[in-house]
Amino acid sequence: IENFPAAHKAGFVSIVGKPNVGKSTLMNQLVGERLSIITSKAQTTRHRIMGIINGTHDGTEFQLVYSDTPGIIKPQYKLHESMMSFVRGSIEDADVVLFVTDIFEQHDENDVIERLQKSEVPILLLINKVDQATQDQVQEKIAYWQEHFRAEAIIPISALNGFNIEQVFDGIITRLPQHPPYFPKDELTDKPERFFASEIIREKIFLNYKKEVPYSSEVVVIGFKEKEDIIVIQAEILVERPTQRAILLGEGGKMIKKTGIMAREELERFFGKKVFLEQFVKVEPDWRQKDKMLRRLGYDE
Ligand code: GDP
Ligand code: K
Ligand code: MG
Repeated sequence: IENFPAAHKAGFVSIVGKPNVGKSTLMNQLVGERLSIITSKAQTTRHRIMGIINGTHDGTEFQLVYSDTPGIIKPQYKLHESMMSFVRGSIEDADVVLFVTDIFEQHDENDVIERLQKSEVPILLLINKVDQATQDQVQEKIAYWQEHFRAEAIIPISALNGFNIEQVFDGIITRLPQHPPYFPKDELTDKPERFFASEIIREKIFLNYKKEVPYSSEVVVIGFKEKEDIIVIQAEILVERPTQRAILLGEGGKMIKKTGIMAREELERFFGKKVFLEQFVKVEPDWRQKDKMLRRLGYDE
């Protein structure tokens, strides 16, 4: 991208932390769009999802490229290993890291966190969900993290209510290097529409099914046709076992129908257009363990 003034600032901001601390909620707050899916279940986010914002601060144009990442866990499947490599990759690229914890969380030993602590990148430690704690509890947590973690700043926030998000933004912008924009100024994300369609369907699966079913499911958008007044989307839902297929469908197909309606409504909001959604449930044994399958599903970093 040419012809940008030398004073332009740009950089990558990685949002990392344990599952369920509120990373995706924060990302959506910072970007001002619902790019990343949010549920109360751990491991909802499987990919690195980028959200891009452009603006002007103190007379200087800037571009921030946020990455939401999967929660830091100890890998149990090949899928998890790939998820953790998204996290490591996003730390390596980062100009600023937002390490998100919440008011309930304790520090614990983990490769990814150790690697982060050894890296040179500036870290802002965010204590999220302070809407659920007293002032004293927040002060205690701040003191606790000062002892256990190297960070340039510790900021208590509520990603849900937007509390102190402005302060997080200031913390980022003052650490942003001089750099031309990385992406065209009209782009909101690096991910194609098909990806968001599959993520939205996956979110509804997480919301509607219990136990292992959401974790054993993957959604592949096999058709995405935008017509003048409607988008026609065809999605394959992969599961690992026939029993999971039966649960997903539900009696007389009731459950999959409900999930499909919820997904369609959300897809219509996201794309601002009428959507026709077709879903096919397929058994693909052990897709979480197969390299070839994971590559096809985009876990190829
Ligand atoms: P992630 O796994 O780190 O991406 O976390 P999510 O963004 O998916 O959020 C996990 C859960 O915590 C969801 O139920 C959110 O609504 C909730 N949550 C996120 N931020 C806050 C917050 O600031 N306050 C409260 N009370 N809940 C929050
Ligand atoms: K989550
Ligand atoms: Mg998430």
